Amino acid sequence: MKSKTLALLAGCALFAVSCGTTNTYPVLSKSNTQTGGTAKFTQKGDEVIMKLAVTNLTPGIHAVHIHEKGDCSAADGTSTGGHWNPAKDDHGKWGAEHFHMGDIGNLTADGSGNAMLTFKTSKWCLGCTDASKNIIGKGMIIHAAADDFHTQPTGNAGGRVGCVEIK
Ligand SMILES: [Cu+2]
Ligand SMILES: [Zn+2]
Repeated sequence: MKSKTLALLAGCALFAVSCGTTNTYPVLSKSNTQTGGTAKFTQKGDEVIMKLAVTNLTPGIHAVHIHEKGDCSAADGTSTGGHWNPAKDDHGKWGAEHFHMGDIGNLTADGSGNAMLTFKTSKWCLGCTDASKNIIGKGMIIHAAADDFHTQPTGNAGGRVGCVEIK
């Protein structure tokens, strides 16, 4: 084995997350819908890449947020609490002056109700010790309506049709 490979393997053993940890979770249907799909989170270096594939949505725009609790038990998804907001900022559009750490934004479902969203950020981590970055233990919600990026503190995104427990 080449020494370069050995060094890389040693690095992986010491910093497991930096070599690409992927967690895949199901999208659970809420509020009497048939919403389904998968949410895949990969930690690569200091970035988390989320690949979200959702099925059986109503065609059109739907808000997606990370909410504060990884508990999808309530039939209407309210058990996930409000938007994950460790910085105590205002709700808004990701990357704007004010936004929550969970303000992913909107996705668009096609005429068959399918939607895909890829999201990448170094502001999150998978299981690190920084509570202001760690998304493990949080919930992700797909809403019935679009996020208007203005209404406080929810973006006026309507009911909760899909839920993910990020465990
Ligand atoms: Cu939400
Ligand atoms: Zn928000």
